[in-house]
Amino acid sequence: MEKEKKILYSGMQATNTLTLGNYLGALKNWVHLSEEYDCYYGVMDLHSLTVRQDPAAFRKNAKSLYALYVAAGLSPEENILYFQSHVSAHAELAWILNCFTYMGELNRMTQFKDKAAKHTDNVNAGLYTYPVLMAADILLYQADLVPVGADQKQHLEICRDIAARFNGIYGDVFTIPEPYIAKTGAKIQSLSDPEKKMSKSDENPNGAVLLLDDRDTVLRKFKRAVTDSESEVRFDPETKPGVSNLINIYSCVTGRSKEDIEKEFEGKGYGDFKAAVGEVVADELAPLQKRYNELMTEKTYLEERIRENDQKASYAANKTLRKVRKKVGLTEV
Ligand code: ATP
Ligand code: LTN
Repeated sequence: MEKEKKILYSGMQATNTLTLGNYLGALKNWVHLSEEYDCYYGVMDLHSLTVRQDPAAFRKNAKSLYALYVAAGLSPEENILYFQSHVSAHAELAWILNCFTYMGELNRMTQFKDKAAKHTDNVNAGLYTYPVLMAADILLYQADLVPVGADQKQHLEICRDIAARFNGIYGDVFTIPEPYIAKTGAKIQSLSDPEKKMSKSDENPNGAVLLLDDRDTVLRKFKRAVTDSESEVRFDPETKPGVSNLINIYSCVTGRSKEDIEKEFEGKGYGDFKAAVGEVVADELAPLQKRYNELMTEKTYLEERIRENDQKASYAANKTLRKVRKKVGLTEV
C-alpha cells in the first residue's frame, strides 16, 4: 500500500536558548512543513551530551526547547514532538550502525574537526560518532525528507551512505532520506559581525537575537546592528552584508520580496529601516513568547503531551529496530 504522506524528520540540540536564526532557518519552516508531511521533531538531548552539560540547566533547557517547539506553532497533536533520550531505540540502532561506519568516513566530518578544535579538553568518542547517532535518528523513522541547514548536509550524506551500505547487505531495510533545503531563511547572519552566522554560542551578546528576548532588547539589538558607510537600503550580500542580512530577516518575517522592501525604504536612512526590522521581529516573537510563558505554567499539559508522543515515536522506532535486529542475526527467543 502506498504511504499517504511523506515522512519528515528533524530536531535540534537542547543546548542554550534558540536564536532568531534557529527560528527563521528551521523552526518557522518546520511549522509550514507540518501541514504537508508526517513530521517527527525531536529534542536531541543525547546529542547534547557530546559537550559537558550542567545537569540542572540541561534539564531546564530541554523542557524549554520542547515548549518553544509548541509555542512556535508545532502542534503536539498533529506532529510527533518527543525526546530522543526517551526512545532507547536511538542508542541501540546507533550502536549497530557504528559497526557499519568506517573511521575514514568519520574522519572527514568537518563539524567534528571544528568542534574538536573548539573543545580541546573534551574530544570524546561521542563527538566523533555524533553523525552515526544522527543517522540512527533519521533511519529509525524511515524518513523520506530531512530539513537541515548547510552545516548538517555532510551528516545527511553519511547517513545516506550508511543506509545504502546496510541495504546493500541485508535488502531494503531503510528508506534513503533526501535533504530538504528551505527556500527562505536558510542563513541568518550575526547582527554584530554579518560575515558570521547568527549563533547561540556567539560570545557577543548583540550578535544574536534570542527568541525569548523582550521587545526593548530586540529593538536595541537591531538599532545597534552593523551596517555600512552608505545609506541606501539595497540587497547586495557581497558589498553590503549587514544591510542585506537585515533585508533578508525583514523578508523572512513579513513574506515580502526584497525588491518590495528596497522600494519601501527608498530615500530613507538606515535608522528608520533598522527600527522597522526590529518592530516586525518583536511583533513576530510576541505571540510565541506569550504562548511559551503560558506553556511553562501548564506543566501537566506539556508532560502529558511528551509522554504520549514519546510512546508514538517509540512504537515507530521499534518497528524498524526489530527488523534490523533480525537482519543482522541477533538472537530472538
Ligand atoms: P551552536 O551555536 O551551538 O552551534 P546553532 O545556533 O548553530 O548552535 P544548531 O543547534 O546547530 O544551532 O542548529 C539548529 C537548527 O537551526 C539547524 O537546523 C540549523 O541549520 C539552524 N540554524 C542555526 N543557525 C542558523 C542561522 N544563523 N540561520 C539559519 N538557520 C540556522
Ligand atoms: N545535528 C543537528 C541536530 C540533529 C538532527 C538529527 C537534525 C540531531 N539528529 C536528525 C536532523 C535530523 C544539529 O545540530 N542541528
